[in-house]
Formats: sequence, C-alpha cells, structure tokens
Amino acid sequence: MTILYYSNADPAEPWREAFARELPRIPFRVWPDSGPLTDVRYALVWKPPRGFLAQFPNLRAILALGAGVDPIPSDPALPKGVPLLRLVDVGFPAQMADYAMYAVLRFQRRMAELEALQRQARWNQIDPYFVRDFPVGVMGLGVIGSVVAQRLAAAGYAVAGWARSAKRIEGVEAFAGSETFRKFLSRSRVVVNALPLTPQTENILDAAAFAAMPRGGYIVNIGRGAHVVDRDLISALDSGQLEGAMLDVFREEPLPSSHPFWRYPGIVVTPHVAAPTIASEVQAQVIENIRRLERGESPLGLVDRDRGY
Ligand code: NDP
Ligand code: OXD
Repeated sequence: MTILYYSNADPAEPWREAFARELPRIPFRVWPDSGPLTDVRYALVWKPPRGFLAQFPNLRAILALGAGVDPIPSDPALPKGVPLLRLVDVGFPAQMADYAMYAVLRFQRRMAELEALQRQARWNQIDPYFVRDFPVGVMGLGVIGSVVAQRLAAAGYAVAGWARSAKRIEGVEAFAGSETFRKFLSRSRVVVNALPLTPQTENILDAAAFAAMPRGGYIVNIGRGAHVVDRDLISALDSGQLEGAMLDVFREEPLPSSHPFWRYPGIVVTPHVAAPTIASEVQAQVIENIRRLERGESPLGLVDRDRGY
C-alpha cells in the first residue's frame, strides 16, 4: 500500500516529511517514482492530467490538494466509485475575504487613479466613490464565498450573493439559480467570483454578463481562470462598460508573459495567491482524511462527482 503525490505546482518534500512523521507505516512516493501501480492506495494530486488516475487499479481515494477539484471530475477516465476529496476551509475563506476586501476597497477608493497621479507627481484630490454607490455581488456562497460576502457586508457594502441553491446569510441579499443571474449582475457594481469550475460555470463571465452589470463595473476573479472569457473582459474594459479587474486565476498558469492581462492598465494581476496554502493546516486535513479512511470512517470534503464540486 502506498500514498502517491502528484503536483507540478508545489514541492513534495514538506509532504514527505509530514507523512514520515504522522503516518510512517504507509510508504509515501512521488510521481513518477510510483513503485508498482497496483500498490497505490491514496493519490494526492493537484491538477493531474487526463487519464492519470486510471492507472491505479487499487485506488481507495483521490485527495485533491486544493479547494477546487477541477479538472478531475471531467476526466472521462476517472475511476468509478473512488471517493474524491477536496480541501475544506484550511485557512482559505479568511484569506480570500482579505483579498476581496482589498480589491473592493482599491476600486471604491479609486487607488489606480491615485497611483497614476503619483507617477506624474500630480496633486489631484479625487474623491472616493460612496460606499452606498458600490454594491458588491459575490458569485458562489459556499465555504469561501459565504465568508467573503459576510466580510464585505460587515464593512458596509450592500452585498448580494448568488449560488445554485437558496441561502440565508445575515446582511446578504441572496440570489439562487441561473434565472436570477442577470438580476444579480444588474445590481452589482463589483462582481467577486468565488465559484468552482464546472461545465455550468465555465465562461460564465462573458460579454453578456459584463453587459448586464452597471456601466463602470469591476470584476474580481478568485475562482478559476476559465470562468472569464478573456477577450470579452478586454472588450468590456476597452468600451468602458467595465472600469477595472483584479484577477488571481487564469486559464493558463503561470500566465504567459505575452498575455495582454499583464499590461492592460485597468487590470491588476496576482499569481494565484488569494489564498496561499497554509502547509500545516492543509497537511493536517489530508492526514486526518487518510486516517479516517483507514478506520472506515467518513472523510472530510467529499466531492459530489456528478455535480463537479
Ligand atoms: P464550495 O463548493 O464550498 O462552494 C461553491 C459555491 O458555488 C456554492 O455556493 C455553490 O452553490 C456555488 N455554485 C456551484 N455551481 C454553481 C452554479 N452552476 N450556479 C450558481 N452557483 C453555483 O467551494 P469553496 O467555496 O470551497 O471554493 C470555491 C472555489 O474557490 C474553488 O472551487 C476554487 O476554484 C476557488 N479557490 C481559489 C483559490 C485561490 O487562491 N484563488 C483558493 C481556494 C479556492 P450551492 O451552495 O447552491 O451548491
Ligand atoms: C484551491 C486553490 O483550489 O488554491 O485550493 O485554488
């Protein structure tokens, strides 16, 4: 029996050390040094390529090294009946709320304009937008989005949230289902995206979505890059329909140096750091899940594979 680690984003060494300390009886291996494929019982993965997980006939669980599990559920070769687990909480919601709060304040306080004036050594007292004129909409009201929405509401913004199912969150106007999406957008000067990537949510922030927002709106993307149609975002900024965007996630990561987002004046790019991994919390949850599975108990963060999140 082995635990196999696969990631092209994060080094394996801290994981090797944590497993040697906490679960020394189960050998820990790092792809491609997997040992016999039939020995692999637990796969710890970040964005494995299609077909990767089909190689291990005795897999007992797939443990995704992220809160988002894409692209795993859409892999046609994904072994059937094997539980897929994701990271839940592990410090992400508070960090995502910090990021969203910073982005909204940055836009509402017109910091990009003030920074541009500084570069020209110009003293021009631009007023911030009124908080009351700055309604924020949060897409996704799950573990992360609900905390993001509550934080923004506590700061005085008029916050609405949009999810698949109806929610009750104090101080947040809740919208549910695709039929309410346009209405949700039309009241949101800033849209913060905290959705998971699924076939239903891919490309959801497209030209039609931007057009439904009030003119001079802003986008904050902390979900996944493929939620945004890149060229539609640039067109909406070019036309003035959108005023700015702060983007943490991209279709291709690292974002290629030739991508227009890097240099577009109204866009702030950050390199997928809205909620950096807190190694000790993440490792503790993964190890706890393997212990639970070994004892035959239910694990944390079980993903509904049909739903895709
Ligand atoms: P959850 O599964 O807890 O929440 C997902 C939310 O999205 C739910 O409220 C769900 O609605 C809603 N949703 C899903 N599909 C739809 C749909 N078709 N229409 C409307 N609403 C929908 O996920 P988390 O909050 O833990 O994580 C959200 C995402 O954040 C991750 O999948 C990942 O992509 C991203 N992320 C990004 C990070 C970064 O550093 N940038 C770090 C961590 C996560 P309902 O509740 O009704 O089911
Ligand atoms: C995640 C992420 O999904 O880091 O955890 O994006």
